[in-house]
Amino acid sequence: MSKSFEATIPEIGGRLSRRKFVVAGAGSVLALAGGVGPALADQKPKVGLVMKSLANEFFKQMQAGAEKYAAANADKFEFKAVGMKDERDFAAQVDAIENFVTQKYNIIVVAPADSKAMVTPIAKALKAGVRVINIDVELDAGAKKAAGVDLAFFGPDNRAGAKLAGDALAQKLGPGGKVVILEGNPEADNAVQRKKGFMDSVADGKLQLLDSKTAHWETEEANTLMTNFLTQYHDIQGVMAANDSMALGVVKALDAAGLSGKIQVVGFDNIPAVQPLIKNGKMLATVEQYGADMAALGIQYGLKEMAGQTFTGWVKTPIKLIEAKDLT
Ligand code: ALL
Repeated sequence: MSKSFEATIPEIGGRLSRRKFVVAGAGSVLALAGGVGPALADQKPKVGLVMKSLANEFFKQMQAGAEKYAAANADKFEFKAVGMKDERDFAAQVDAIENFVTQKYNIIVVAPADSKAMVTPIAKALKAGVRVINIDVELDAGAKKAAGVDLAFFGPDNRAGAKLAGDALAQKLGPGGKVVILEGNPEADNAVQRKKGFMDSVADGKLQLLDSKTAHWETEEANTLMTNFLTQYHDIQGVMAANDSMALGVVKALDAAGLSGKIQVVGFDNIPAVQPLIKNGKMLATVEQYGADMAALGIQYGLKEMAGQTFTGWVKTPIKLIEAKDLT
């Protein structure tokens, strides 16, 4: 069953770069018999997707992409997607993993909200025989090592992505341009990487960094933080937001101060809500990271693992800078 099962799962888009992953062990009856996990071999595998905030359009798109893929492959696996009510509803992710384990899911695809704290429930799931696929936010290497967990990461180069957006801003402002950074949730590795990428642009573009603080990926918090930045600094020329939810809050603050279009804003995600803002000049750029495909690809990799393949290291997913010229 392993080979034909795998062969019937279509690849989505073929956009992934697979340079960095290692495939060990061919699909075999033996591997499959030992690897089906909690459900019986003659049942359809159960796949659970654990996302972060469903108030964030990025995850709404991810959910829609995964559900479309699951509907097209309904004969091959059962599917359920869950998320958090907001960006800091961490306990909901832990509960979601535990529930999927209790309900004997075979595969859990997860975008961890906290790179360290999520290692414990994931280690428990692995112990119970569940295949876990880590997408979007990489788990912390030290925490994985301490828990004896060896999991591949399926996701983008967040540092390089932020640098794309940061460089677009640097080019627009020129050396000496005064900027602020709105960081994501510091517990998440991709927030840390994006800050590093923005700092790379600050250094390379000889920008002047006035301040850098977290708004925890949230629109309202970003709105408040940006309003405070405007009171504190009177010469801000550019803003780097680690995701588009926060860029929306920034633009709202700039609108209220009559400064939108005058202060340049870059974000990350390319959610539908920022596209009109990029077209009308209230934002300069964002970064597409193909969230709608990411979870679907995670499901495919989970099914491949059930068929006996092993993935280690980093399976890179694509990123692309989006400016007004890319949106027609
Ligand atoms: C990250 C995603 C998105 C998103 C953020 C908020 O993991 O990559 O950029 O906006 O989570 O939770």
